[in-house]
Amino acid sequence: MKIVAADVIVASPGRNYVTLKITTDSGSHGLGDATLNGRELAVVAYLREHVCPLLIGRDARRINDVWQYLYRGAYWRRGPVTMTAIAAVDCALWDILGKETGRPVHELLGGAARDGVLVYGHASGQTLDELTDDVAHYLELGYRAIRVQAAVPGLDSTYGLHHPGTGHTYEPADGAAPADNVWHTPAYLDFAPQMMAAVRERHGYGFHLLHDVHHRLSPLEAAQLGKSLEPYRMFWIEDPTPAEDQEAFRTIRQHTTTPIATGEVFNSIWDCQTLITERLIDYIRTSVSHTGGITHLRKIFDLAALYGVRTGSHGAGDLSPVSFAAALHLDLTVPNFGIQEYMGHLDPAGEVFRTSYTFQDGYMRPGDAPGLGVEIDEEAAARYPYSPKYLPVNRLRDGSMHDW
Ligand code: GCO
Ligand code: MG
Repeated sequence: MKIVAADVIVASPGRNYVTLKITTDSGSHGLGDATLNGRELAVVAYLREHVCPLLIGRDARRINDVWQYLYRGAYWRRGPVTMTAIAAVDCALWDILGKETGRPVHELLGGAARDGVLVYGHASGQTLDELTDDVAHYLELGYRAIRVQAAVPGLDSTYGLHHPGTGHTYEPADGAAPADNVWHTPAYLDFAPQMMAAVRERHGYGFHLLHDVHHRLSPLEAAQLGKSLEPYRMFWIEDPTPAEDQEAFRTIRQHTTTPIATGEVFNSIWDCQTLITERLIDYIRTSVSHTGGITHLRKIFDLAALYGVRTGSHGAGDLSPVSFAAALHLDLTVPNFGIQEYMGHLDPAGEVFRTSYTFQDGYMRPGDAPGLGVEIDEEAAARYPYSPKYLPVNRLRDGSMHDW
């Protein structure tokens, strides 16, 4: 089964998505998500100029060989652009294998290890009243796990909040240049426990509570935060410090029992080797689309299983429905699954991507359609041309750059 075409589709139905479509001489095609938020066209060029021409004529069934060929064969290894491109190829080949064999991808991965995939939704608010109302909304929808973020008093803007008027999705990328945010850690450290107290006081402890710190603290500040949140029995705090400094997590670990999740910005097993083997985290957040696809993410999850680290993959709205479906297939099969982020996709993304995954009672299922179960409408995609959209940048009050 030879690959005869590899095409890159760039569309912006609400936000930018890059989709790789691989076609074989048997008439099958498969899809992979190649979206790298804010740097989309770098992956498009990497695929179009360097990867797609090399795929033509290769056997689509040799997924492992194609992966090794693209990873080892490039000489320049890893990095978000390379690993997102490889991920797209990998997912498209799994999709093709599923369609050719008439099986959903989770069956090809050894079959389901659970009935459904626990997901967490995103509640937020400009005030604590708004936040706790939003938590009520998610509980009514059936969510069993909810991430909470609220505007920090005294700051003009806070990350992780719904944009007014866009519905229940957190959607920060906007505009042809990044907006400037201003951050002040003391204000946040004072406010965070008040936020969790308000949520637990109104809604109790009958659901999992999550929070994203978005890489903003030093290790000691993160340790202080973890301790101050212990009474609220967090499911996790996410990205307490910049994730690339793996050793920093030792300090956090020594001081708090609040569980730690990190890894959405990682792109290979090497980025989380120390974190996993030293048990410095509880959840690994690497995703299918930024970490080399199903083939490589499986290896990370298997390593994590050896050390009692559970999975909690990134599933923000800037990952397309194609990689979200791939995540659900993999999540269903891994023994050490923990939770899956589910931000959903704003319309008109639904015009471009037809999905077969479902949500019920806090759990998602990928469905039994052959392959990944997602199709792209290329005519609809053409109606939404690419437009640059950037995440904000973050500065401290003295004007110096901080982590966003
Ligand atoms: C999350 C994330 C995202 C990222 C975004 C960057 O936990 O969902 O932190 O919202 O900011 O994916 O592109
Ligand atoms: Mg995050």
